[in-house]
Amino acid sequence: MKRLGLMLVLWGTVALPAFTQNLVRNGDFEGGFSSVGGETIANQWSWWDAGTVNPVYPGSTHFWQVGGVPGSAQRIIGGQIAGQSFRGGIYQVVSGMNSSLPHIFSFDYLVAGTTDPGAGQQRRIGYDPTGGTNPDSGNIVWVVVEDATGDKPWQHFQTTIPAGTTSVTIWTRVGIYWPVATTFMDIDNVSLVPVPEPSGLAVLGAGLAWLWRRRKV
Ligand SMILES: [Ca+2]
Repeated sequence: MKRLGLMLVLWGTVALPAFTQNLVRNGDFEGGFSSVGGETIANQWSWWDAGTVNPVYPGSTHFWQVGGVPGSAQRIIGGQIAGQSFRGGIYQVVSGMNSSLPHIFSFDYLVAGTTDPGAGQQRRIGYDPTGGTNPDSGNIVWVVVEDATGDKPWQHFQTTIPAGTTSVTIWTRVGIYWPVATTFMDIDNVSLVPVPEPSGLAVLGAGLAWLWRRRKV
């Protein structure tokens, strides 16, 4: 009986870390970058560009590799490079989720830009719980919207994606319509991990309770 209790404790301890595996590929941006048409895009990530969003100031979205927290991060630039309008970002379809579990979606980001709400600026991060690849889809849940909040240093953000999906698309959206200010967003440490199953914690708890009872006897 003592051996069984010890085994339960060990199983719980060993099994729990397996639940925390990050499903996002190159989420910390330490897995390298590639040059795509003169832009620098993190490996395993896709990019989108809406083309000309304001005919008066035609432009395109730009992508850089910059310093992260720590190491490297992806910068998305959507404004005022030689008076251009922009709209675009990086995204990744993440699959392999356990549809019976909620998932914790977290990342670090910083933004720079104007506080003028009339500039048509967008600096957003979100997810599409249907795993779609349309940046304008109404299914996207925008969890960060920093359209006119000015400059902000690195922030950590975390939210829970409800159970019920096996694949989500992580979206970033950066842009400006009237190029009145430099606009960019950096992103690092993107993570999507399932919330540990209650059964794993229950087994660990049962093992610990058994040991505690043994000590009292
Ligand atoms: Ca990094």
